Amino acid sequence: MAYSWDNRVDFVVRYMYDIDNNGFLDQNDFLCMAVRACVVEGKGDCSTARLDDYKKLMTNLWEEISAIADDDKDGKISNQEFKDAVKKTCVGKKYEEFPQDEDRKRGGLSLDRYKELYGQFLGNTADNHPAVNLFGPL
Ligand SMILES: [Ca+2]
Ligand SMILES: [Ca+2]
Repeated sequence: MAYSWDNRVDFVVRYMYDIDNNGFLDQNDFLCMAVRACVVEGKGDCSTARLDDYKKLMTNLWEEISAIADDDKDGKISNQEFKDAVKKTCVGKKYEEFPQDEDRKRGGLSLDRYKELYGQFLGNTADNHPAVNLFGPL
C-alpha cells in the first residue's frame, strides 16, 4: 500500500532526514541538514558563524531524537527504531502534542493546517485520509 503508515514513515526518513542516503540516521545526517538549512535560509549566504549556529541547533536536535529513538545506543537510528519511536511518541496525537523540536522552538512551522496534516501524516495509521497526500505521491 503506497500510502500505508509504514511507507509514510519510510518516506519521511528517506527524504527529510537520511540526507546521505545510507539507510539510517546518524549525526552526520543532521550536520548535512545544518548545511542545507544554512544555505536555504540564508538564500545562498552561509557564513561560518551562521553555519556554526545551525550545527549547534542540529546537534541538539540529533541528541534529542537519538535519546528517544536510538534504542540500542549504537549512534544510529534504523528505520525500525525510528518507527518504534514515532509509535511511542506521535501515533494518535496531534502535532501540538508531538515532542518539541527545534523548528517549533524557532517558530519555523506556523501554518496550522500544515501542522495538522503533518501530525496526521505521521500520527494517523489509516491510509485513506487527506493527510497522506501532504508530500504528493510517495
Ligand atoms: Ca544517513
Ligand atoms: Ca540504533
